Amino acid sequence: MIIYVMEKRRIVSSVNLREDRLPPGQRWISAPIVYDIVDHVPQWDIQSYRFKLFGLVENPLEYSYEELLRLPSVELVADFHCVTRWSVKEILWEGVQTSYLLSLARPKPSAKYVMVHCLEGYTTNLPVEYLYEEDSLLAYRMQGAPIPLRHGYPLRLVVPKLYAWKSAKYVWGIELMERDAPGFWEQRGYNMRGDPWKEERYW
Ligand SMILES: Nc1nc2c(c(=O)[nH]1)N[C@H]1C(S)=C(S)[C@@H](COP(=O)(O)O)O[C@H]1N2
Ligand SMILES: [Mo]
Repeated sequence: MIIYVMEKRRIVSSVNLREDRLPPGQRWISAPIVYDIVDHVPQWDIQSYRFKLFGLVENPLEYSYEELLRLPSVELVADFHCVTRWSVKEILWEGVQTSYLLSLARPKPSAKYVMVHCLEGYTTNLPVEYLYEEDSLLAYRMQGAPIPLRHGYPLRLVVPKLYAWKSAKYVWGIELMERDAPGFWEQRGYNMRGDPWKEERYW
């Protein structure tokens, strides 16, 4: 009998292969520090949870958590850079590529920016191009286990090419927009794009 073991496709983020892998002004630490805009993160009700991709798309998407887990997924290894000057090497994520979801939703030509919506009220904005990057994921596993609540359960956006505040935890929605609009930290002076190699930290 021949047994085939199907390995999940593993992507190493291209930013890990850069010669200037550690962005300017950053230092390596061993594990991500948890940051939240709320003191207490509730245990979300997964039965009523729905993920939505909406706004300027031909085909809005809506999935229960079970449906999300059945979509084609990949593993991703990527460094993680917080604007407060710490970086963590090679975090292993698993989830659905945002490029795949966009291919299902078919953005209208006018869709240029994205607002990410989170269950506790956090938001963050970014140019839509970043969701077409191969290493941008909606992750539901981290370091080989279901993603812990403090790191974003049920679903976390991971965008390795931008500072970590764009990697939103507890995501319920991705909204495609024509015009850029500031999210939670962007309203408080953080950069509208946030490329760590260009040190786009604030304003
Ligand atoms: N929903 C949500 N996502 C968030 C945040 C937040 O407060 N709420 N903080 C951001 C910031 S500033 C950073 S550095 C990272 C930290 O990720 P961690 O808490 O998993 O270590 O999450 C980002 N995503
Ligand atoms: Mo951060």
